[in-house]
Amino acid sequence: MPSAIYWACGRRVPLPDVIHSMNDRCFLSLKFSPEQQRLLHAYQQPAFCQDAKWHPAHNLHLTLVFLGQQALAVQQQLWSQSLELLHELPPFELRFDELNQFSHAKVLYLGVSQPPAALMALQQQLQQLALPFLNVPVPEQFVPHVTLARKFQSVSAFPLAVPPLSLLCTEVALYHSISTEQGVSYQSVETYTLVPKG
Ligand code: 2AM
Repeated sequence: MPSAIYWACGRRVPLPDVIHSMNDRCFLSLKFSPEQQRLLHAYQQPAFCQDAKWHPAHNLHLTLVFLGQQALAVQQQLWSQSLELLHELPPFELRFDELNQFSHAKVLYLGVSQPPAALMALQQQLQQLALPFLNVPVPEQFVPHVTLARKFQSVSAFPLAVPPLSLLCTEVALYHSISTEQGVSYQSVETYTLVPKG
């Protein structure tokens, strides 16, 4: 048991820190290829708000379920249950067509005005799977989005229609959110590639 070994080594670390270090900040997400991230990155316009924090292209993703801090055993259980759902799901297309903001959270995002039923059903099913393990509030409504910038403020009227970008979504991943000196980094630790059916 890792915590027992930890104390047997005589390290004087308060218990909450030990618990914290055994958990990872996690989320389930659509994963985009580097080429898709490059296309999404084109919608980031730093001139739009110079004070905002613009996500680097390699961090662009679409969160399905935020899991919060979770132990490895829970992550493994959730991922294997997720795979049972994902095996049934073929790749699907998303058409990003609007810039919008969560004004209270100062987030600018690229959104999908007409989310496909496949995406909404997948999100609902994954949210249901995760429910028994969640230590964070469940959002009232799922708004599919790719966050482009934080600390974003603008007087522009949103939503703003943009030239549409259609992407074929083929990968779903379990991510860790890792704080680094350079800022947060999102790293996929498990990835599943959706298989075309029929
Ligand atoms: P965002 O895309 O709107 O920023 C990692 O933090 C990912 O989980 C981000 O994509 C973030 O959404 C999402 N997320 C959802 N709910 C969250 C919460 N309560 N705290 C932190 N991140 C959350």
